[in-house]
Amino acid sequence: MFCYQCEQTTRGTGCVKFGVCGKTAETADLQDVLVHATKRLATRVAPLAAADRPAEIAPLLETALFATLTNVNFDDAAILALIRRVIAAIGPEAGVAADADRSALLAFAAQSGIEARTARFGADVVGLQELLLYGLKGVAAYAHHARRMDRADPAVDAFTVEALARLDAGESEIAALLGLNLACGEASVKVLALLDAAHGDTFGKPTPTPVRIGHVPGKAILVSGHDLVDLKALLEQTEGTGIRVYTHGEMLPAHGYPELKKHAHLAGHFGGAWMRQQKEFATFPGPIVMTTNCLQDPDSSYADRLFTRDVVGWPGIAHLDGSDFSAVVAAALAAPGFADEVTHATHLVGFGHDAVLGVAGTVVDAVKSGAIKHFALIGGCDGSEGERSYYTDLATAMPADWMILTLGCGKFRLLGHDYGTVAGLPRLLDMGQCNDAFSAVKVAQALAGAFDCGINDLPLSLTLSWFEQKAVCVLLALLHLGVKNIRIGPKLPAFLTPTVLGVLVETFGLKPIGTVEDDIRAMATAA
Ligand code: FS2
Ligand code: SF4
Repeated sequence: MFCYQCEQTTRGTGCVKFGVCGKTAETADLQDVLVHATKRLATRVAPLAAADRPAEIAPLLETALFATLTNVNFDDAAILALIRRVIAAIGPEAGVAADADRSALLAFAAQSGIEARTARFGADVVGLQELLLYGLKGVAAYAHHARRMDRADPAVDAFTVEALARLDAGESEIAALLGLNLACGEASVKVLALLDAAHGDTFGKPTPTPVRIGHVPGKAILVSGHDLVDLKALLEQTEGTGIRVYTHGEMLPAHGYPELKKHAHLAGHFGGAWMRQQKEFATFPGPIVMTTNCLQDPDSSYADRLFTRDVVGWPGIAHLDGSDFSAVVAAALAAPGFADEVTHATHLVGFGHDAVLGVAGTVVDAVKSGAIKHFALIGGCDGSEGERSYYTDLATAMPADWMILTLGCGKFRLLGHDYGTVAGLPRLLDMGQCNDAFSAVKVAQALAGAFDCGINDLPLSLTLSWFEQKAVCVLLALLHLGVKNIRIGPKLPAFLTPTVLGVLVETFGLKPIGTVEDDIRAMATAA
């Protein structure tokens, strides 16, 4: 086992015996086999014209890559089943049978792991190879979501095949790898746009909506992860049962979508970001559905009422395929539900690009009059490290004439504080899930258009909190768009060597977060 794909990696260098996330060495090794198999499959289909590639290849690659994202699938049986599907799709060229035993499968991928490649290519090259792979994993996750709504972008599918095949061929030229990473950023922009359109067309454009952070009396189901299609199905299947449905974590923005909020039994939001789930799920009096990441080791106090969906898995935890949630409904009816009514807070969601651009005139006038001095995007992932309090401190220390945009589960670091209003608008605008970084891009592009300047000339700063590989996809998207001076934290990725970081700093002005005071001063000066 060697894994350094996420921000919480052991000692900031790599997990070698056991993942901080809970991944065992056995699971990590199987995930490496699965990733290797996806690269082999890409090599197998790359010579075919895109239109001649079997239709099942793109969704299979997406599912396989998504399953290896941090905090998604810890179930060896599920990973093995995916490996066998990918090898079967490769055919005899794989050189290993789809029903081969575990040791043969591990031998198949023996030279593909990070350590073997580092010995061969050096850490700079492997860091760039992994940056690309992690970007592709994020693209795969978002493409998988879009495909659930029957949306796909052939250019994104084609890029995934091309990039995986280049990795399989051992691309080791630094300039070529940098180019591939920026091309991955282009694919990332496309997939974010695809998912944004799919969500808007399926569930309506988000509109500003107050959400109760709390609960009401009655039977209850908690839905976590990012998959709005699952949430919709659950809402439909609980209609008229008296069961209330609550969102958790990255599901919070669901309340802004007309086709979801029209269900009156979408009753509120329960809990904070993913890393608090072991405590929070234990106190939830009903079943919990984990539709995507971020899943943690289920505590025995709720393991028997936890359900995983789709690519998510944990050994011994009930897994649901298809769209029949009757087992969840039955579990909710058998559980006690809430006895009391509690409102901890109310949070406004629904500031996607349509809602914000709907008041663009007000915003532009406010910038011209000096009422709004700066736009600060603070978003991304949350995580358990204490130093993530930086993001709370940063937001609360910002001047009252700075508008704050947020998205992703990193937003939970910003909630619980009254930011007031600026120019008659809420100062804190919640743009949605991590994938709604696309909304931030659209708003920034529109502002740049209104002021006839480039994005980098706007009074705009971007501070990203990263944790897993979807954040890598979003970062590459921003770099592809030419966005400069992005701050990232709380730690820099372990897979980026000082040499590669030097290139990113020089080319894009990418920088680590500093102190709150220094960073605010620098943001104000840059504006
Ligand atoms: Fe948060 Fe976890 Fe959204 Fe990431 S719930 S860190 O997967 O994708 O942000
Ligand atoms: Fe470690 Fe993160 Fe890899 Fe899990 S996903 S094994 S925590 S680096």
